Amino acid sequence: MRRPEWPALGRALARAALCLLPLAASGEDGYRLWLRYNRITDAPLRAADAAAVSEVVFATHGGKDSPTLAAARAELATGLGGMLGASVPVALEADRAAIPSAAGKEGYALSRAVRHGRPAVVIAARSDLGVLYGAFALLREVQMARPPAAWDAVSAPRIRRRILDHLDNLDGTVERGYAGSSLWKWFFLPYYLSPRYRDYARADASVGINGVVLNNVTADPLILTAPYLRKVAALADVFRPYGIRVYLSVRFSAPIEVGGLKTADPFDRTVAAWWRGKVDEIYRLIPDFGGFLVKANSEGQPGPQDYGRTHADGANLLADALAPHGGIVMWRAFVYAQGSPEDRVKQAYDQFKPLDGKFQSNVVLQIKNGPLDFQPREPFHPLFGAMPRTHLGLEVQITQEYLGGSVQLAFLAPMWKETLESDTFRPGPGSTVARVVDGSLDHHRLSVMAGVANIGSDRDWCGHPLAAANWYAFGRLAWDHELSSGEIAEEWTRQTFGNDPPGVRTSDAMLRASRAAVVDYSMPRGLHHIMAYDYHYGPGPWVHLGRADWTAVYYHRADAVGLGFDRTRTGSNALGQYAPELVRRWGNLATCPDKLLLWFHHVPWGYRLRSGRTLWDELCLHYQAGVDVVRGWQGAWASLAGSIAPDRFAHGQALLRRQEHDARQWRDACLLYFQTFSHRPLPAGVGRPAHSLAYYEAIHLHYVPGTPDGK
Ligand code: BDP
Repeated sequence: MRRPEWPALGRALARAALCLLPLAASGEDGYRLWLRYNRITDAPLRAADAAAVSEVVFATHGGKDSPTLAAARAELATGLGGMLGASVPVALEADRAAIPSAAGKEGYALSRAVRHGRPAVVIAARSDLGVLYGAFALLREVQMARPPAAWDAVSAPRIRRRILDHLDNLDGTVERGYAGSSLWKWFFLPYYLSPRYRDYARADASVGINGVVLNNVTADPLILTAPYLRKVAALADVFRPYGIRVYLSVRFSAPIEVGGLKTADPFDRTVAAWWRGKVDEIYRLIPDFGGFLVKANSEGQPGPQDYGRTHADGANLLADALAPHGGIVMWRAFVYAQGSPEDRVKQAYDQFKPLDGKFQSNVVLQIKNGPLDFQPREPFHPLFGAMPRTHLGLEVQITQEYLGGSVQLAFLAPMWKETLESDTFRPGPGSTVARVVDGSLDHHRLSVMAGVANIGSDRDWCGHPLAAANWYAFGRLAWDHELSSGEIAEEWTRQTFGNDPPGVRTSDAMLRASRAAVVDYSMPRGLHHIMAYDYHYGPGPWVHLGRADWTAVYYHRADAVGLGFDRTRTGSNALGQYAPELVRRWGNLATCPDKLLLWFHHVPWGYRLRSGRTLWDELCLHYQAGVDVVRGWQGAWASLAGSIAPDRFAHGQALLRRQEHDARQWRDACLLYFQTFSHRPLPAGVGRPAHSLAYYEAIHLHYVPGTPDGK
């Protein structure tokens, strides 16, 4: 290894960083997220093991310094300084031999070495960003108090573009955001750069997130004007050392609104020229700009169909402008038409499948995990098994629009894993959604996983003491979808609350059980879209007014016979959009998994499920089981009283109490409503409703956060 001159300087810098960067805030208010870096006192990382990090070596191709390596050094200085109470020197060396090929371009290898008779940790990577990721991995190991022997690892991301989509409006509100206002203070940009921007970038990079869409998919065209692009560039400058590229949502009709053209027709030459000019302007300001995200011809947004053109025509127009600069288009597949008699969950497939192979190579079709809209449980979107010649990206929702906002605890890794592990059976068994999305199935190089962010200006970023686990989980799964939900829950808990075994067990158990509990007390056994109108918080199975495909009765189809949406051949045949193996399995009441039953079938109230119980009894017991789990959390949380800072503890306690109240409300409202069709008694063990159905139907909440124009 060639040893350059600068370790002494590195040490000095590290010391300086230690003084300057004790993070923007100290204290246990949640601001530091999972990057707390408190002194580690737990076994098995005892004082003797701490000596295992007497030096850190960055082994790279070139051995040259950069802002990204400086960020890695600063993070190590803060992190190791905080956790081990020692200033650990960092050396930079050009050492290609130390970099295993499995680390790829963006990954890293962590190993231990003896240097000058003392134990050191080597972070080897082909890129500076890989070193930064390796530094965060080392900090994670130390913070979890794992013994040094467990640190050695080679890791590379499975998905190339790991992106947070912020549905942030330029006026500071956040659509479906429950954690305060937008992080981006547009009015003060580009002059004032809040320290939060850098802390946000650090948190993202620590879990491998490498892209951010700054603005809402329902896009304000203003974002493309010169003053706003300068603001965007200022944010991009803050994020760049952390390997985070900036992307923008664009409105398809922007050539009219900000370009002064008469049309936005993709086949119009002036329109194409306008986009080219606009994109050139962006790249002059932001040379590593990521590209565009587009919601077109969806929920009232303009798009190519306004001119009789296809989604591919629209996407390719933007792709052509971005291609010379290496930018991409993420074209959303979330489309359905007002007034269409077709089952809403079928419409995206019908529109996009015929376009397979018609998109430019820098277009990714971004598909929500399920065919409806981020419900607590959906089957995977059938498009994942239908377009092998198109890049297909996965979009999940980190913000809990349909799972209780930032009031309710719902750890979403199990839900995303459910989608990723689903087998599309196309072209054959083993063709999981994960393999479609990471590109390995169809040999695609471009891959995207996007998450609709749950981050806002709240001090703790996500508004619930446990909700940052979802931000964390999104990044970790986009990096490596083979990680289990349990591993991720444990990692997050240990870093966020410490390594005290009973505390870890309690928080872990709550996280792991939470999404299933929310499904149980809100929409069990394949029920979907039965939430309150517009603001989507709480039950509303009776909602029947307005646009049909925004009502609840459209989806649950309760009647005197039974419950559920027949999507088999005798019904809408949405099932026909899946592979024959799944049509056979899911199409038969006897083999359809219980958890998807009411998604695909209209099931008689008295039908006996695998448990031997009738549908009605089973439904009631699931609602009750969800309530019971949430009720159990009261005591579990109480047991953490000493291990969580008092304010956060009290915040969590209050939210869990409200969640129990809300869970009971879901149970009572839904069962009373469905009982008007089933005419069956509640089985033993199911709590009696506290109020009449009319009481629940009359509940209307005002100003629910995140609701566009909602009163
Ligand atoms: C729905 C939300 C709506 C979003 C839309 C989307 O209710 O606010 O704009 O998704 O993803 O779930 O486009």
